[in-house]
Amino acid sequence: MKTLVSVVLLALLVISPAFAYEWEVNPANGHSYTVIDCVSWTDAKSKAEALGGYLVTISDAAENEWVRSVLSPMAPGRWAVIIGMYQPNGGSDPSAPWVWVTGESFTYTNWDVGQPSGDGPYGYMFEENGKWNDGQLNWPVAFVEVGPIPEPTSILALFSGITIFGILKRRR
Ligand SMILES: [Ca+2]
Repeated sequence: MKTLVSVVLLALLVISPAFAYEWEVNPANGHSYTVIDCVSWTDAKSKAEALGGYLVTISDAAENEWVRSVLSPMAPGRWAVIIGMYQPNGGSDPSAPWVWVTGESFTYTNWDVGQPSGDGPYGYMFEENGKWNDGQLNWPVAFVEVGPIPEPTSILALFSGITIFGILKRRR
């Protein structure tokens, strides 16, 4: 029993970062989205993967508009957020190919006027208008997309049940 409680505790510790954020569900695809703090595009990519997701990928105008509509309330005053696009060949050539972190096809684009301008091989979205910008590695905020995440309430209920059971058993 003690082992089981330890395992559940450990599992909670591992998954708990997922519940430290406010999630918004896009009704169009059922995916959950959140904003995370980071120190760079690559740091954000790792943190997104640790949450079981990836830096947001924009498949079409509808998803772009949905992301734009939740950005401002979720990340007020952050100006721009990291999104999941980059240039594998890096450098300062804005015309070099751009790709999504998931490998899905890079067909829809929503570059801002005059972008990409060769500022860097990493993708950002402006909070104000949902348009895209190319930039360098360092930025402190990113937008993350994941598939459906487990209900925290049901996991907490399971955890509480197991804990109470363990305490009762120990008292006998
Ligand atoms: Ca730029």
